[in-house]
Amino acid sequence: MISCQDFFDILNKYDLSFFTGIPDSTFKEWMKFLVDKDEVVLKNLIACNECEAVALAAGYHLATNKVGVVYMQNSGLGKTVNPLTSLCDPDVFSIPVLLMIGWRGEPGKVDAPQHKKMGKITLPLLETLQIPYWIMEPDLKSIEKKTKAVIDYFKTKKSPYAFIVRKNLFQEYNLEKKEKDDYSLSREEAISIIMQNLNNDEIIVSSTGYVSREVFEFRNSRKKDHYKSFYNIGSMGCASSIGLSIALQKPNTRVIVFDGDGAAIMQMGAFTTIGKYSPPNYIHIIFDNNAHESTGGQPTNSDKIDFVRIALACSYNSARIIKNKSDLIKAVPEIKEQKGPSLVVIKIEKKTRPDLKRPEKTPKDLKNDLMKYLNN
Ligand SMILES: Cc1ncc(C[n+]2csc(CCOP(=O)(O)OP(=O)(O)O)c2C)c(N)n1
Repeated sequence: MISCQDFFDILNKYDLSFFTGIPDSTFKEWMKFLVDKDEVVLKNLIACNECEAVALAAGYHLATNKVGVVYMQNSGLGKTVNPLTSLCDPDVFSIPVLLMIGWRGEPGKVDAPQHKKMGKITLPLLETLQIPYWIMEPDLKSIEKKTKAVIDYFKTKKSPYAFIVRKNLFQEYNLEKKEKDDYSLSREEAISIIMQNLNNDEIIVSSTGYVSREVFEFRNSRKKDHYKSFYNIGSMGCASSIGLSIALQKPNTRVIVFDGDGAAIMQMGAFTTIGKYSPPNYIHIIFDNNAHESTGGQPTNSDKIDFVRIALACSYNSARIIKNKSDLIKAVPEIKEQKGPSLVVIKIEKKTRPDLKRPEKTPKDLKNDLMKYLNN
């Protein structure tokens, strides 16, 4: 293992002090360091998605002639294919970027099903993109040697290079900045309040990370009717669009999307499609903890935006914000009946049970059960 400070010292020595991206739990200690040291010794821009992060690094290069570092989980590599090939590629603008890619689903290691394919193709995909890479070794001398070589590569080739990061590369980092939580309702409690009060004929489409795991556990503890759920365990940001399309096809069924603030921001353009096609049977709930909690609690930009006004401006029928448990309990009967599309932002604290399990049914079985229900 290496210390975050030691790694940063090497990068900084070579003038690599601009960071942006979307977090990954593979390097959550490193993410803590970046958040802690932002505006102190480095710059860390919280991006909305990995595609944008590459563009931010490109702009940084244009303005400074320095190279930006873009961090991401390998699931986000797919989102970067376009700017890597059509913006940074040497056949186009030739813009150097250092990619730091967390390797989920590494062949031979146990991981969740949504990481399997990307884990297998991460290195071949980089090869196809003609982006050279190095699987980081937990050894500072090798890191320093490689970083120096990469800087030379950037100078001569002016094109992207990737560091591949395996789990447990970084030692634990203790945050110096104090974190404050303004809310006291947990996501699991909010999910339970809502689900207990539904008519039980609604379809719930839940987003990537802890939210789907919590819905799965809630259903497990009750009637186990997983067939009324779509657990969008991968494809971050897409739950709202999957739900939209189901709602449009099944106008007599209420569809409720359980989103995260990070996921909603990642694909915020979806708000415009939801507003345009306006299914009255569609409810969009965002559990807003101002964090990517599922990957370690790194901040999102939700504290600086107003989801309610965005939704209304995109032609949602209604939008509201709920900040505590008693207001949620009061609002649920109305929320579940009101004409959609409606947005409900529920402000929650960062808190997740440490023993939260992953769905034990396979994605295919879950999908087949839902489809049987929807198509009979
Ligand atoms: C394209 C993509 N980038 C990154 C990830 C890694 N990832 C999984 S869950 C998650 C955080 C989701 O944050 P949010 O939607 O706010 O929900 P929370 O975890 O706070 O419940 C991230 C970054 C991913 N799955 N896909």
